[in-house]
Amino acid sequence: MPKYTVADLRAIHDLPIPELIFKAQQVHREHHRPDEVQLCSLLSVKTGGCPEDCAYCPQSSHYDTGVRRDQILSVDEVVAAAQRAQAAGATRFCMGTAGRNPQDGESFERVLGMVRAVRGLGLEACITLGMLTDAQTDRLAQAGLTVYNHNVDTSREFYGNIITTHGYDDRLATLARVRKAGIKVCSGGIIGMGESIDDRCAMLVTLANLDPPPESVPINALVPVKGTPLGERPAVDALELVRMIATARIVMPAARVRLSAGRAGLSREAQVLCFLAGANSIFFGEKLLTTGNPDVDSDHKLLRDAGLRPASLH
Ligand code: SAM
Ligand code: DTB
Repeated sequence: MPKYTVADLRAIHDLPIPELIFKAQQVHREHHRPDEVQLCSLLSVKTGGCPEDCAYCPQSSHYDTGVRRDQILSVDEVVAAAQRAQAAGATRFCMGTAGRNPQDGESFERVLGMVRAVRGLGLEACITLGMLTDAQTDRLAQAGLTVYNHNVDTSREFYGNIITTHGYDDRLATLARVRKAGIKVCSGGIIGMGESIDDRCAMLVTLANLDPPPESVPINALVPVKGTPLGERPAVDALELVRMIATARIVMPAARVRLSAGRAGLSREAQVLCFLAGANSIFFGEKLLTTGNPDVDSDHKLLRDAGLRPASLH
């Protein structure tokens, strides 16, 4: 029996904003320390040349975006970046590779080495590699991976408008493998791609009805990148992001809801509204994968000025 329907979520999502934020705060305070924000740093460990056609993605080889195809980084380069992130206050280090799925062999062994090294620093390790096999998932678990990021991105109905080279069920199958291997699940999506409000709510229904729901839910506002099919999309309205975050918070009370891509285009006040709505995690560091993010000093100042503090590991 599914727990939520799209109609249930619309009833939450469409509430007057003060009502919505009040409800989100109530849930938030029952499950989380209300003054803490988790700082996650992100590093692209293998950039560009991806065979998939995700319409938002600057790393797809289907589009001419000027993103270069790079070799996979060395473990030493990753360790240096992770140490810098840790010194700046991050507790989770997230790594991403362009690609449909990892190939077994030297590069996968290196990825496992990166996971072990990041864990060895005392950081949580997250990685996104695309679709996984059972054997790969088990090896990532053995390497100590804390959490795997694999977004459903949008509703099942809208998915085909954005991606044609793999399907919604492929995504869900990988999420199930990750769960089965005992790795925590990070899965969310993007708003601002031309989807309807029902599509946004349907995406949250998919996530909230996973049993158990993801431990971490990134909500990305589309960063329109020139050369991609979505390169000319208008900026996401901050209040729409606030509604999405509050709805995610209410239906996935225990999850960390991450205010993810798109923060560079948000005012400080809009970001604080997102925290009020229940976001308690951000990407921290000047770069996401290939696009910009607010700088470390201005993020520390934002948290300080709002009376918030970086979450420690607990
Ligand atoms: N190859 C991996 C996979 O298949 O899952 C990595 C995918 S991608 C880099 C990770 C997530 O970043 C996407 O699922 C999407 O939600 C988000 N993302 C990528 N480009 C984005 C953009 N331009 N704006 C906002 N979010 C974006
Ligand atoms: C997620 O949901 N957002 C991150 C992370 N998971 C891997 C990626 C955002 C990428 C934004 C576009 C870029 O910088 O290339």
